[in-house]
Amino acid sequence: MPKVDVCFTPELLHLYQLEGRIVVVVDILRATSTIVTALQHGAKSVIPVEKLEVCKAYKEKGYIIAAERDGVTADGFDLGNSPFSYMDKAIMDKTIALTTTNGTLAIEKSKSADQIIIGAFINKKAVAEYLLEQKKDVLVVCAGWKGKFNLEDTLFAGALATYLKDDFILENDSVLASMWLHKQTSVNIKQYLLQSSHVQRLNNLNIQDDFEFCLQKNIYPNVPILNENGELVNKLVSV
Ligand code: 3SL
Repeated sequence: MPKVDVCFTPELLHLYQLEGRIVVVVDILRATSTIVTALQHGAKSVIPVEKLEVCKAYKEKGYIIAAERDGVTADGFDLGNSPFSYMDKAIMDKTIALTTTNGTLAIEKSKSADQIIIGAFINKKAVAEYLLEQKKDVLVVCAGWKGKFNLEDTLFAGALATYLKDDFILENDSVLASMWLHKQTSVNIKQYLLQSSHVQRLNNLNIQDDFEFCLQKNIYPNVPILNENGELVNKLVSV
């Protein structure tokens, strides 16, 4: 049986072997929810970029450039990191270069994996069904916040591991911990997350709608996959 493991923050990635695995990068609030939304709403691809200057340079190639730092749109960029900004005809068939504080950094740090895919509550079932089909070892990489643990990514990891548990070996205590946390909170996940650090940060920025949106379950059937050109492209999964 393949194995599933959870890495609570990119700072712990040096402890894991990524070769031979599919990595699921998760940044529920909001980067991975936004990437799933952009591709589902017709963007051709999303290029995840670590640094602001590198991302800005994509403008000269005719791409849409998007950046978030500390929750707000960075100066000089077309778009920020709200999923609602990507439900727009203007992104149809366009490539978007995107940099965010934690999400795109987690993708960058996971690049030695056999494959990187993007997970969020909004496409959780599609991600789970894709992984069941692949039958390969999986590592869920939680983007966290500036190297620290966060609750929302861990709860997603637990929800995904719970879905996979009959077909995968649960490799480490981090998987069990994420599953138990998810079980404890799943009746009212929003209520638990209202106390979390990043939700409080987002509330200070008045973006509660994004929070509500990103916690919806299984509204989209697409799985973004990083291709050999470093672009996230859509795979549709029958769920
Ligand atoms: O850190 C990130 O990648 C972002 O998702 C953070 S925020 O929700 O845009 O503040």
